[in-house]
Amino acid sequence: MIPYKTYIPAGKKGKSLSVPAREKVELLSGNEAIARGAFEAGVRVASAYPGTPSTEILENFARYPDVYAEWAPNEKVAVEVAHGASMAGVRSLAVMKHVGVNVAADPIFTASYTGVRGGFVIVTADDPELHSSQNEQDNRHYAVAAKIPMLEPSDSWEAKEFTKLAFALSETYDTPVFLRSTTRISHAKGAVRQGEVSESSLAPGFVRDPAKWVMLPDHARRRHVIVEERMRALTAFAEEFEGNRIEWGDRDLGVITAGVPYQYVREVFPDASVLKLGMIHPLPSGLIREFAAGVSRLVVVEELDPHIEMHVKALGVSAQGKEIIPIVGELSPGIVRKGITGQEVPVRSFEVLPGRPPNLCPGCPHRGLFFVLNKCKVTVAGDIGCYTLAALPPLKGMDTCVCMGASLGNAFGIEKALGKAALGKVAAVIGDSTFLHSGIAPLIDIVYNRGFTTVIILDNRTTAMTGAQENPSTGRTLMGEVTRRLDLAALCRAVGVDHVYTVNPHDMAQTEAVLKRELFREEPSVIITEAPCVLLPDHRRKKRPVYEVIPDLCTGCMACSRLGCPAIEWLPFTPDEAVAAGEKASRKGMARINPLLCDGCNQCPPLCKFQAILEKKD
Ligand SMILES: Cc1ncc(C[n+]2csc(CCOP(=O)(O)OP(=O)(O)O)c2C)c(N)n1
Repeated sequence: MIPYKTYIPAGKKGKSLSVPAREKVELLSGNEAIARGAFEAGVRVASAYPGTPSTEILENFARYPDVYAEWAPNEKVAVEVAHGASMAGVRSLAVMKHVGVNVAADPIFTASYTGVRGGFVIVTADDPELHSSQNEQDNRHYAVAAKIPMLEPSDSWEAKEFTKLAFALSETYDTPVFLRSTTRISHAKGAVRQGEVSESSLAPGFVRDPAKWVMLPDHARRRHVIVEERMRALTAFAEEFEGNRIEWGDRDLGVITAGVPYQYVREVFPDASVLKLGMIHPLPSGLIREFAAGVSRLVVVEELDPHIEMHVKALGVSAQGKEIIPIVGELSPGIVRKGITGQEVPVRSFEVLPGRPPNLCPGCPHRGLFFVLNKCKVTVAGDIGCYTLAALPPLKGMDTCVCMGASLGNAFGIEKALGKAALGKVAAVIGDSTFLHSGIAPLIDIVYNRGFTTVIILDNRTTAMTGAQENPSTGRTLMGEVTRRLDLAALCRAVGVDHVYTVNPHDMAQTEAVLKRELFREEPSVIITEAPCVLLPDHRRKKRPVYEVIPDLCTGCMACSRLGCPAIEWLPFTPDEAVAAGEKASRKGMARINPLLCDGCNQCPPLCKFQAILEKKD
């Protein structure tokens, strides 16, 4: 039996929330708790590619002693590194956001066949409601499709305990294990009790075993049989697992739930009977039947797809699910109440606040490039990063955005569809981290298949969107070591691009000249825009100028506002004020630069043909 200390809220089965005073209890986010759980489980190697809501797991894990943690160039590599460490008998962790599993799916599906040596856990942090993602796919389907068990915690406490359990399960059943989190679990804080750090009983070393590790068809065929046996054994485990538990209460309503929706159900229906599932693949059919038989009305409450509901209904058990609980977006206590009782949800206070659309930071180098792209009237096949915000007004500088690395292939496809008519009219735009994640292969495609795509790599020296992580082109590792800095220009030349140019995107005249020339080149070309992210500590420490608008020179033409810089404000005049100021009543107001926001990037002064924007003198 695998040890798992169930955390049961006060009042349920009589255990209490209070803990002995001498034990160290901390308030940790779900991500911090997963990192702690991995450390306590004796994980020695962890690899990840950043992505909200998963990023803080590796950032926290890297701070523990005697561990190795790295940012991989992408999620597929992260899984392969962690799988390799497991082959060598060391407990290992791979971490990614939900869409990262798409990138890593190839090794994951076959790692399911090879199994593990050291415990191997893959964290998928899903993002219902798309707080920071391009879709809200439900990764529980991956567990089913790859035949890999999946645990899903409902709070930080479980996040740590389930992480530890996942490693024990992995070694006991010779399988990778998925740990699924969602944004509300990853980012909400809860009490976590520190535990002992355990050492793996395995001696590190690679033991030759081709039938297990070399997935030739003949070997893989035999491993598939083992996978099916394993799933049967895990199904039996799911029936006994304490993390799948029935909390009997009022039998008029019974709810089957898991993950964060468990919290909403408990908040709204404290007296109802609940079957709380901690293991969501494989599901415990016997427990579900027992629970269903004990309640009058059965409802399945789960976020996104009807994963549990379909299983319940396939058992021939009658239940309500997606006909009353939304399939789109996050749930909340109000939504759960409305679904089950029909009672209206009170308007939440944040729904009446004015909208604040996201924007590039003041001084962001990406802004200069997109202003120029806009002027050039090209179709911009875009990608994912801070620069995706340039798709919004007033820059409106991006026409497509699908997934990481898609910009180059999309631009090339548009060109192939339009032929010579596309010359000068299409560009691909991609950030440095995203290019290294999945932009190199499509660049090779462009060169190999005789394209003329203009590719723009936005090198801001960091992976800004997810909170400034290092990447191979920054010259530092996750653990803070100085390393060889990947030379983006040399890499592009090495795959066969003869025309590679570097520009400063704050210098919009230079950027425009190079862009106009390269767009019409009948060969592939790469333009690297090189300027640091304004949030990098080195940049923040630099003394930078501040600009101001000279009121007497500003005509209120609003040319500067087309940059969409948050530091440029608009001061509207009432007609009386305009007259009082000696202006014509038709002048509607004037621009003003907020000195607290201005980063001194110098993008706006050249836009003012009245030279009204000048460097502020102290
Ligand atoms: C497959 C996948 N993994 C991770 C992410 C999260 N993510 C989106 S963009 C990005 C990197 C952005 O860095 P970069 O390309 O350098 O652009 P910047 O934000 O610095 O402008 C990351 C990690 C994602 N959307 N999809």
